[in-house]
Amino acid sequence: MASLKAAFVALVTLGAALSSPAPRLAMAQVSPDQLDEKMANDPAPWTVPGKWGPRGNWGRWGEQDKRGMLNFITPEMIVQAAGLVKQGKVYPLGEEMHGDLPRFITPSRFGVQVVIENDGYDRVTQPGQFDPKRNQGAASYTIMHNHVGTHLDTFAHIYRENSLFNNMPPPRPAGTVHGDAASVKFMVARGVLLDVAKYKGMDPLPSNYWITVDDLKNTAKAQNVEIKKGDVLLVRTGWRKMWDQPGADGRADPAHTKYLQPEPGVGPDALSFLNEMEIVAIGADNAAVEWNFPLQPGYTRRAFGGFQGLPMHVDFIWNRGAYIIEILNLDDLAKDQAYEFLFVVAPLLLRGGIGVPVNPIAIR
Ligand code: UVW
Repeated sequence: MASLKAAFVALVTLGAALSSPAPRLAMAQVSPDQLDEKMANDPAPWTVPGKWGPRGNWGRWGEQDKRGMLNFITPEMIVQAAGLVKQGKVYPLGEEMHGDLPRFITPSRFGVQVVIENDGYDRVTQPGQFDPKRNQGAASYTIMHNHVGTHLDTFAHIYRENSLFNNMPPPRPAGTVHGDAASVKFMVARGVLLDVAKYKGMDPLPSNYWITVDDLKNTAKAQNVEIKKGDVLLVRTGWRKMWDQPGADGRADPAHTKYLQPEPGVGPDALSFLNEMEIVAIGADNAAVEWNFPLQPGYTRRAFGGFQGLPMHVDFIWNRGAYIIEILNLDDLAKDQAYEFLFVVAPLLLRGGIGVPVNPIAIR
């Protein structure tokens, strides 16, 4: 009788294991090189003729359109997304902006410099002295690169064949009003967090980890959340904690060497699914959302006939008129297991802004 019971328990356990999403660590990851190689002969999504014009979503919302996939979100979809607000809990998803904020460091991408006006009332008053008949005040200005810290990449960021998305003219040194930050206006949508780091049991995911389409689908399944058409998808890799990792000598590392290793990111095998699901924007807590950034030194990409650029950037921004949001802080959402919410971004209406710093808000 006891052995019959044990056999029954074993069968139930096996059944449960088989019916749950793919076991996380048990299955060793196929190497990114192999995944890349498998896609070597796949046509790049932007080489497939579009339904409304020569490319993906070109012409879908008319020849003058500058907002792309944001047009997909109807007022009804916004009402539905607002229905996810049950607790009134608000999550700011932007990193604080300061001189050493997370970023991809190049000579021009220095930290944000906030400068206090030096002729304000406070600075002409001696310490301990003040005029009780006047208020005290200060004002500041800021010098910054638009693609540091948490930021939205606009359509003007990536172009090919001398055209932006929807055949708009490329940016000129004198500026652009085509697909710039001012063209975005607002983004209100259903947001979904996919905590891939938690699902895979590796937080952060390892350097250069290729997040596969199955990782995205299985994470959603494990979280019991459905990915729906018109969503904003936020992918958590856990990488943001790498910014403050000490250097090899155990001391603070001003060069942020560990963060600037090739980051874990979404692989190009996910693009057709993200397209099929009409994903309006994808964001992550890393510097480029997609796999192989910063580029692995000396690596030659193989997918899409050896395309050497960033395929998600080209497909999202140029081909589909969709958006990319980088360097998010998704930790509080993850801690609360807040997997679906109302997602709101009201970017600065920065005319000519190619990227724009944002502090997206998730509300549930
Ligand atoms: C990339 O486009 C990879 O990053 P950024 O938006 O920081 O320029």
